[in-house]
Amino acid sequence: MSDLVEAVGPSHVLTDPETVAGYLTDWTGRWHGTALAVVRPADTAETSAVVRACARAGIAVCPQGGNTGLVGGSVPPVGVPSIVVSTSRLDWIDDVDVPGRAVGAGAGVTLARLQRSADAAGLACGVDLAARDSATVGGMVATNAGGINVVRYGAMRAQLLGVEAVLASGEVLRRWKPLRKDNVGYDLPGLLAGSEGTLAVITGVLLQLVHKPRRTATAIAAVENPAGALALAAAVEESGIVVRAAELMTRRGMDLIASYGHRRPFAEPPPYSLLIEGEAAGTDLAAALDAAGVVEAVLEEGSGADLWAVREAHTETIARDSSSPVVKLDVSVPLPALEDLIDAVDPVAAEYGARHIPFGHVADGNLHVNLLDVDPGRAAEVTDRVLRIVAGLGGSISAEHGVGRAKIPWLELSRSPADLAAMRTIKAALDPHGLLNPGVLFGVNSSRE
Ligand code: FAD
Ligand code: 2HG
Ligand code: ZN
Repeated sequence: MSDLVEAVGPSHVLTDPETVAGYLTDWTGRWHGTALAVVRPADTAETSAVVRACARAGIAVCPQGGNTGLVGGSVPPVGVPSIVVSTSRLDWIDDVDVPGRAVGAGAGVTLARLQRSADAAGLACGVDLAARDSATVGGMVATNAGGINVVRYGAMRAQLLGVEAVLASGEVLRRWKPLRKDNVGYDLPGLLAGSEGTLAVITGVLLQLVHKPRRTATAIAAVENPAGALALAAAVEESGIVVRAAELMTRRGMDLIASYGHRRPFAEPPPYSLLIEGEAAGTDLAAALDAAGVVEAVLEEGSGADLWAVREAHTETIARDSSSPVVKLDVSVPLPALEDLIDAVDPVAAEYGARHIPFGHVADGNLHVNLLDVDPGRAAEVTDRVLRIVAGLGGSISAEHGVGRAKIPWLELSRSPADLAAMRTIKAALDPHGLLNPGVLFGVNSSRE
């Protein structure tokens, strides 16, 4: 402990149980850990000193950003001597490089702050998600976060130009050039993207920025089924409008959101709705929807904050309304299988007395299967049932949230033995003593649900 105090100063080694409590439970309330302390380094050098001190003492290092992760990866394990390394003080942000369309930021900068900086420079970040006020750019790289604009710009890995990170040895890895092309050997920043704190503590990220669209329009359109939603998104794109987001919602979801006082876009919610944001004037988006045979839609010029509020309210409202921690399964399937997935999960949910409220990034084949009111003792069982359906449809057990602690038992459904062995080899090479985030991704010493 004295090494840690020496590394960051006494006021940044937190041990008071009340102060530390918030770092030990994840956003979903399903995962709880224990830690000797929460340590808040101010820069990369301090982070390196912290990691070296932990390596000497055999104490695990669990990186944490905004603690908005949904798979239990952001909290430490139970019963393993460990510390949480909070990135909250890694909060520096460079001036935006406008001609180079890039910005460097400390890992602890929130997405909302980065977005404000980019916006002030006339640019934008290619990734956006509802947790923007708390999620950090370091955490978003560590989870390769997706979000609402993946259909347009790709996920976080695709925005990453460079990274600064502390390896398990305490050495600092720095690739920091705003180059669009740089093909010299392994893509180590790309490897750290999605590594969920198991390969390094990311201290800074260099992100590409994108041009802001000249105009946007947003609509929520009634559709009969997921295939109809996909067909509508394709029709809008074929009309020449660049689609920025295509989000599926269900009647069940809309009814629940409305019961909490949110806007009800339709007097009678249709079975499914598609929220679509396009780079176009409202009149052009309206014409494209008409041409595609849409009978009911509400449309707003611009990015439609009012309409987005309906979509973005889902996660929090579902969490509030469920009588037990929501079983959250973030999966992807080939596009034609989306409806089969929903149809197959409905009866399984009913068997477990659960309400099934799916929604998500339909153009990416990414559905958020949320099961409410599941008896916590049966959460693993129902998860197993659903993830086997997903695998049977050729899908992935994690589309964008990662593996964390929540998905470890099901890795084999998405990765072959050779694939898993290669991942373990990389982990062993970069973190031979299993110092970084033990129990995340590979399943030793998992924390208690
Ligand atoms: P944390 O939750 O603190 O950590 C997440 C993981 O990253 C952990 O394994 C942690 O150890 C690791 N980590 C964090 N910081 C670092 C670092 N500096 N170095 C190394 N490892 C680190 N996710 C999506 O993909 N798309 C969405 O649309 C989306 N929407 C969301 C909406 C809501 C309302 C909420 C609550 C969550 C949502 N998420 C979404 C999930 C979450 O916001 C993302 O996973 C986000 O990337 C996590 O960032 P964070 O800073 O909160 O990371
Ligand atoms: C979103 O798309 C997030 O809003 C969260 O990925 C999904 O709550 C969820 O299941
Ligand atoms: Zn999502």
